[in-house]
Amino acid sequence: MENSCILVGTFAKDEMSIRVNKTISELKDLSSSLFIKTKEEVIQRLEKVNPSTYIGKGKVYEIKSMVEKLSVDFVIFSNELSPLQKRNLENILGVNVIDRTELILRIFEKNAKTTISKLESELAKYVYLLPRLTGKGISMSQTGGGVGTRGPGEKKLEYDRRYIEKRIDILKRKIKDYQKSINEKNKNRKKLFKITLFGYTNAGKTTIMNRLTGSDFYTDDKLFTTLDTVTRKIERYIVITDTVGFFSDLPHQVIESFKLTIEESADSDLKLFVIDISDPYVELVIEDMHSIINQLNLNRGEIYFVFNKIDLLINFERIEYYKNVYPNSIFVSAKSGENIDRLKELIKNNFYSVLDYFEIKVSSDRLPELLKIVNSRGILLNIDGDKNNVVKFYIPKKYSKLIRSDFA
Ligand SMILES: Nc1nc2c(ncn2[C@@H]2O[C@H](COP(=O)(O)OP(=O)(O)OP(=O)(O)O)[C@@H](O)[C@H]2O)c(=O)[nH]1
Ligand SMILES: [Mg+2]
Repeated sequence: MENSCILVGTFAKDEMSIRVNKTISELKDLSSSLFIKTKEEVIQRLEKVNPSTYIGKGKVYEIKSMVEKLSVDFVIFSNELSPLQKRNLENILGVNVIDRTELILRIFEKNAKTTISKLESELAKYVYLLPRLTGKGISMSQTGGGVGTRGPGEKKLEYDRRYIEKRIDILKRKIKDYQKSINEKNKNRKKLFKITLFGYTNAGKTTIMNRLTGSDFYTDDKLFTTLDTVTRKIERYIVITDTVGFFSDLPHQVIESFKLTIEESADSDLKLFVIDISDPYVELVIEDMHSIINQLNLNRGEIYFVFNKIDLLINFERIEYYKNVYPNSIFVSAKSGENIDRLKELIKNNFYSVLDYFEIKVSSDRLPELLKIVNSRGILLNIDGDKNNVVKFYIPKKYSKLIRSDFA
């Protein structure tokens, strides 16, 4: 059965209306990702925050009567609430009150399917809960695993705190160990050309990944569908990685928890930032994305913007506009396949641009030495052994000097 809610968007007096609209629209999408239907939106511009209920008392009672009239299950706030505010609001309104961070954490918890994403989303949850512990028990109790809700009092509080602190340590260690074991596994693999897909949730990263690799990973019109960094081959030597989606003001608890796996992809050879060009707030999305790129140090190496979902555009002014602003970007539809061949070409060109091509004549006694290098670092095309040994191969530019000085 579907649940329903009232959204409460709280803003500063001078907040731009486009930001207000985007926040409300995102909050709606977040709610619907948990199958919570929005029945009413309340927008509140605040001069100051009420410490006990965040919004003013009068407004709270207004919302209370809406809650009763519409018989909703939740009231969802766009701002973070203190445990006290949350409790006071729940007492007055008589329904569950959730803030934006909790909403996002619940989506992560629901969508975490694999070991690593489960660890990461659990870590995010406990980092969120720790400073929120009160004598009344844990506020996000419904999603809590293994931690009770009853029993106010210092003893219980101390127990919860110790449990959570211990759990946070364990989770951090497990995530590190997991990452280490992955790195270990990859160490012996040949140095490949690595591409990473980054971008807002729902931009179409996984759909592009599927197009390029012929995979069939799950895609959905909900938020935060993919939580895992998954790597697949495009062809021999070229791999592509799909990552967890960005979002505006992603709670720091989430960023902290997923940082390790995202940073793993920060050193890829080619970074593709996927943007839904049909998004009415595309300009703000790009703005938010830039700030995340800086925050996570993703601004190294080759970066391209891939504007996706061009099939949804009614006119092409947007394409012309972004072509001018980002001359290197490309415009595709992962759904219809339009311009995907251009994306492949871009990948190929970048792949070959990091390589040098060699045709080297080498004596038989030195052949094994050369082949050892080529086989471990480059791509061997063929060996023409009719007369002398002519070896044809590609090798990353950084090894070219070595080849030239030793063999050419
Ligand atoms: N119309 C249209 N829809 C698309 C296109 N690409 C993806 N979609 C749809 O957009 C939704 C989101 O696509 P995903 O590939 O799951 O997006 P994502 O970036 O991986 O999202 P997260 O995993 O949440 O970060 C799905 O319903 C896709 O079918 C496109 O080019 N055109
Ligand atoms: Mg995805």
